[in-house]
Amino acid sequence: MESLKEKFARIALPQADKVKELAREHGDKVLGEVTIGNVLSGMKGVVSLLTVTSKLDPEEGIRFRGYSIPELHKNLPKLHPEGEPLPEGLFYLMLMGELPDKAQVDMVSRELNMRSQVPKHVFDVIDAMPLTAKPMTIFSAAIIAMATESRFQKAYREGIGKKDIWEPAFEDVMNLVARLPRIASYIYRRLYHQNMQIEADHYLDWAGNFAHMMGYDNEEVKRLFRMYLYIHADHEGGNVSAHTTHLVGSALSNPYYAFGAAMAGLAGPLHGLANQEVIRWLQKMIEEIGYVCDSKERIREYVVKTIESGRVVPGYGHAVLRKTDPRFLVQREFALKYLPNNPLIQAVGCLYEVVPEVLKTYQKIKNPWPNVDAHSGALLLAYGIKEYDFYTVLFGVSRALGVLSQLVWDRVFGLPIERPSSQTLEWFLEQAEKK
Ligand code: HAX
Repeated sequence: MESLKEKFARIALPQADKVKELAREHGDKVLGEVTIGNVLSGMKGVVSLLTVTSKLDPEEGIRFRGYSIPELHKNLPKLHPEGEPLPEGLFYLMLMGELPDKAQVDMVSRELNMRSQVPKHVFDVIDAMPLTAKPMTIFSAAIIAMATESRFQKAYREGIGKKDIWEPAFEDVMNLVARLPRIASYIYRRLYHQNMQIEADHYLDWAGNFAHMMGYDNEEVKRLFRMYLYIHADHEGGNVSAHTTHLVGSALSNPYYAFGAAMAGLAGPLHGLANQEVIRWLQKMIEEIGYVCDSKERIREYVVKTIESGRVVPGYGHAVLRKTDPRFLVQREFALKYLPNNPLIQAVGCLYEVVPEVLKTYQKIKNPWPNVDAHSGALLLAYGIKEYDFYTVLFGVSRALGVLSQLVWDRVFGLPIERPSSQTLEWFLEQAEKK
């Protein structure tokens, strides 16, 4: 039977010729122009990356290989007919570009299981960290520590050619995705459950086993994990974690380095850390104004106070999206199905009714709607996962599926080292004077 790697090679390698031909035959085609505004707004709107795994539409939200979240919900294989798609299925879709059937998803689950053994020294690195260290600090360090295992790095040392280097990249990526749930759950149990570790259950799927190793064997939590780990997996190429993986990988740094760096980026409050900030902000609001659904006027005042003191309202706004994030809506649906009477879930709903209306009154804010992070913390908290410093690690485990799939494609395409040009302030001022 054809292995995942053989199948990937059969699908991916012919695509490399298309990219080479694009560069050779159409390299001088103009795609758009860059304004001073583009540069000073963090390159928003400037097309400068080739990403095959997903594409974000400002109005509609994310499509993974052309499929929207509702379409994936319908078409990706599930464990239970009425349940959530298996994240392994999305991983397969992003890697191969085609929807898997259940047997193909099972094959991914089996392969990840086989590769899931984490080397002992990685646990030693985690154990050496103080208990006061933030989970994302430990998570990034553990990922980088695992670079001792890199087949990519070894193959490069041994002189592998550019054409073949995707192969050890594929090996590293599969090993990383396989091992992240073990690393993450080990950190969780060490920090919050007296280091009482739980062994993997290799009969479970990737997400179900992750919930199990964290200590949550309730079937609803496993469903939550499947949903959570598939909706956070990718958001096209320009977001900080995806772009970092691509950028660091472009120096032919090994996939462990590239993903470890990406996790340092995800740990920023304007990116993945927002899922913790939302809960911190909400809890402070509750302390100050009482239960938020009791008074919409007081929510309004609290939001205004947040903005007027120079801070952002976490979980709201987006660099690309201009509508409610469909990933927020999937979580809302899940929450209302399983936890309609939970006060936190209700609080998220009350904020959704008020916050966008307040944000709309600030002209500078381009998107007043909630993003993925506005909901995830409340769901985790509702199931008793109350250690919100850890939430960004969960996001990181999921994000691996998309950014690491793309990293293998980067090596298939033979994309070069990324090296945009920069200019001095004097140069920009000169351009501004020009007619
Ligand atoms: N609250 C208050 N002010 C906001 C805001 C919010 N939620 N969203 C944007 N703004 C402000 C910006 O800070 C900026 O202000 P200044 O001009 O004074 O600097 C102005 O509005 C214009 O920003 P923008 O163009 O609308 O948004 P950006 O593309 O610059 O930033 C962010 C996008 C997501 C970083 C931004 O909306 C934000 O800070 N949101 C809150 C943090 C958050 O939820 N981050 C998670 C985003 C999703 C994600 O990546 N998850 O991982």
